[in-house]
Amino acid sequence: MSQPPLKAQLVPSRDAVAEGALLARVDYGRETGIDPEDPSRVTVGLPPFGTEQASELLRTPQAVTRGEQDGIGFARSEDLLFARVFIADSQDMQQAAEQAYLRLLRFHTAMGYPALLRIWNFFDRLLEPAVDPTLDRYQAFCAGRQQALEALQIDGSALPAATAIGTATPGFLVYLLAAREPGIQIENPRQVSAYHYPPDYGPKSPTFARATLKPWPARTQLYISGTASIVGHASLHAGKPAAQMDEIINNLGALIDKVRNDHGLALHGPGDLSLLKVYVKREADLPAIRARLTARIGDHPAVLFLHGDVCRKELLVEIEGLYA
Ligand code: 3EB
Repeated sequence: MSQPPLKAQLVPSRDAVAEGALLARVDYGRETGIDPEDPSRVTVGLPPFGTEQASELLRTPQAVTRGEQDGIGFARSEDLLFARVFIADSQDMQQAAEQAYLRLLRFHTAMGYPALLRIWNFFDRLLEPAVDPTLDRYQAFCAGRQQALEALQIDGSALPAATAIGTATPGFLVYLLAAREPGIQIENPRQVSAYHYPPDYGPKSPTFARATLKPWPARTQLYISGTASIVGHASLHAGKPAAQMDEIINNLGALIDKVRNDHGLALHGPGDLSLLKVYVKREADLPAIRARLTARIGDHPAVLFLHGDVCRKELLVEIEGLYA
């Protein structure tokens, strides 16, 4: 195999014409939703800054089959499965998360792709009170996700790299990538593993790995979770977007150093990642955040700035990265 089975590419939406096989297409725009005609096309309700709409194409050199089963949209190739669930009524986030995860976790295994590589979660009113008013909706989501894992007897540390970001419009969208053979879960030496967070942040901890490293025959890829200004388990630099960016770059750098030292991946720093997505809570912080990123990693050819909410009130920005 001369090419890895996954390639990710950012394009302006008007240029998003499939060339070769498209595993999935993720549009970023105003409203979260799915496409009744195409089970592996989703829209995430996070408006990009500076352009009406942007698209992320998950491409593969392999032949792709698409389908829909019990409301789960999917696309599969020889080596990869994309699967998504959209729950339009996201009022009860704990229940929505439990249901979505139960369905998706059973599905990817049944389809013959037992190794999760990456999960994305998007829903509205992230920090508003949940149905259980002692929780915010992100905490309710974490509780529902854990309930699904418990029901399936899956350990919290088994889930791969993830993103969980708040949208401005309703609906809960979760989609994942899974493979035949497992990747390697990577934790960040500067951060407490999310599944070991103390209960200060919610009664049920988040369940995701800081990154998933996936060796393919052609190349090893790295999928990095949404990374915030968290050191240990504490948020640092409340209210200071540029300082939070510095801390995030330090976190990404520490994770990449570890992957290079422990696994020999030839990646020197965050600037070498193929694609970066920057989730910005307040539009007013964008200039400071952009300037800090450029100061630290230079002008990067594939950075997408999206307007979205981050899961602790003091956190203003989060970055995810992909090396593919
Ligand atoms: C953090 O480090 C920031 O709940 O799936 C980042 C990525 C975060 C994924 C998730 C949460 C999640 O705790 C928040």
